[in-house]
Parts: sequence; C-alpha cells; structure tokens
Amino acid sequence: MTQSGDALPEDLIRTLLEARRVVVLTGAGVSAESGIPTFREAQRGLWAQFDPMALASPEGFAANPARVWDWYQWRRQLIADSQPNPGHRALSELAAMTEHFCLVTQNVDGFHQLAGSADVLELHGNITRTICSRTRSPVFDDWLARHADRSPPPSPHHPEGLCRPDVVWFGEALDESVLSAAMDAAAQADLMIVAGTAGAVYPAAGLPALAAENGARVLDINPEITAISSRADWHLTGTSARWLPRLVAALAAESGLRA
Ligand code: BV8
Repeated sequence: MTQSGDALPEDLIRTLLEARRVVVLTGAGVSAESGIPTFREAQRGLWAQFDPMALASPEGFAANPARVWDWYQWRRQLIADSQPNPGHRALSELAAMTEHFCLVTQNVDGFHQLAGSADVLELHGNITRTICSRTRSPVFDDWLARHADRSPPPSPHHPEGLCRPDVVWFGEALDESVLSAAMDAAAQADLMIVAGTAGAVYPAAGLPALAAENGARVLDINPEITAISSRADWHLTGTSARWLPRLVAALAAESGLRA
C-alpha cells in the first residue's frame, strides 16, 4: 500500500514495535538531502556528459584512469563539504531502539557512520579509502598528499599499480563476507526497511526479495515507485529525511521511549 499523507499506517508501527530483527537497505537517495547527487541523477557540471555506470567500472578506469580518478576526487570533495542528514541520524537512533539491527548500504559516502551508525555493511565499499589497482593494498593519505600532482597517483605497492578508490565497480565482485552477512541478516529479518534506492543494482537489489521470501515484511521509502516498492508491504512516498525521523518518533511514542 502506498502512503503519501503524514500519518503512518497503524500496522506498520505495530510491526516495527514487535520486530526483533530489523534490517535496513539504503541507496543513494538517503544522501540526496545532504546535497550528494544520486547515482542516476544527471551528473553535474563537467561530469554531466559521462555515464556513471561507465566511469564506475574497471574498463572505464583502464581506458582513462585520470578521468575516473578526477571524478572520484570531485565526489570525495562533495562528500567532504557535506554532512549526514536527519534520515541518516534517524537510522542511528532506530538501531538503539531495536533488539537486533543491521544497516546495509549501497552508498560509499560513509555518512551512516558519521551519523553514529556502527557495524555498517558497506556492500559497495567506501569512497574515502584508496587502494592499489594491482594488489588492492591500502594507500594512505600521506602518500596521496605527496603525489597530489598526479592523476591518479602511482601506487606505492606495485610498479605498474595506480591509486584507485576502494569501491566495488560494475563487474567487480562484492566482498564475500560483507555480502553473506547482509544476506544472512535479510533472511532472518522480521522487518526490512528499504530507503532511497531504485533497486536496479544487484546483488544488493535482491535483498528485499530474500527477506520477504523468509517471512519478513518490507517497507519502501522513496519519492518514486520502484521494482521494490511494487512488491513491498508498505511504500511511503517521499524522502527518507522526512519519513525516517517520523518512523523513529512514532516508535518512541508507542514504546514510551525517547530516541
Ligand atoms: C557483481 C560503487 C559479480 C561505485 C556501485 C544479477 C546478479 C549479480 C550481478 C548482476 C546481476 N545483474 C546484473 C549484474 C551486474 C551489475 C548490475 O547490477 N548491473 C545493473 C545496472 C543491472 N552488478 C554488478 O556488477 C555488481 N557486481 O555482481 O559481480 C561478480 C562475481 C564474481 C566475480 C566477478 C563479478 C557490482 C555492483 C556495484 C556497483 N557499484 N557503487 C561508485 O559509487 O562509484 S553501485 C552504485 O549504484 C551506487 O553504489 C548506488 O548506490 C548504486 C545503486 O543505485 P541507487 O542507490 O539505487 O541510486 P540511484 O541513483 O539508482 O537511485 C536513487 C533512488 O533514490 C531513486 O529511486 C530515487 O527516487 C530515490 N531518491 C531520490 N531522492 C531521495 C530518494 N529516496 C529517498 N529520499 C530522497 N531524498
């Protein structure tokens, strides 16, 4: 059912109150109110001419390492100049009100951690970390500062290596331990909350169906209808910064706690 007024469905609040295992899957939409363009939204300025899917790929990096590195440096600066929004903070509060809580994100901006969430499962890595393109060993800021004139900087770990962001590109495998932890959490969930994702990128987009197949109810929060919302038990039309704080406030009121 799609809700777009201000009130939350009674049965949703009751489900949230009774849920012992809550799993949340977030996508680029939860960082939209922090001013970070979503992945599919038209890129801005210089980057408007490029398809993010092509840039976020090993082929794109091999074809033009400087362009891909500069794109990530541009996104890193956007993130450094921004901050988490009420949607991120609400999820941090929700974790403290839930017996078993697991936050899974497709985002690479680290905003959930900055907002106070712990043990975040970052399916697609983290843009603030840098690795060697050949060995995948970590590269630290002092090296990057010493080679800031190079785009991308050479790797300190391999003569033919280059610095690249520690994110999962299209066509690259996700970290097995992170993905299996996310799948285990989804399969054991009573309630899965999906917020800010078009549900188009796999295997992440398969998690809500996995939760539902194992008995979970699914809530989707998105201004638009997606493949996930059409199969969800509830769809709250609107932004995550609007609905997630309302959800937490309603749960706190119902359970007599203050978040
Ligand atoms: C892999 C890091 C295998 C980089 C990203 C089936 C199974 C497995 C794989 C596939 C499969 N089918 C196809 C594939 C291949 C591919 C894939 O899924 N392709 C798609 C396009 C069909 N998957 C892969 O390649 C994955 N790898 O499966 O490897 C393998 C195994 C062994 C060995 C080798 C290989 C890897 C995928 C990871 C790609 N990396 N990010 C970077 O960020 O630069 S994904 C990238 O897209 C971002 O992480 C982003 O989060 C993600 C998903 O997009 P969304 O989060 O949904 O964002 P989007 O912009 O699309 O939508 C935003 C939504 O928010 C919208 O709905 C909007 O309405 C909403 N919104 C807007 N404002 C708000 C809002 N919502 C709430 N509030 C708001 N204010």
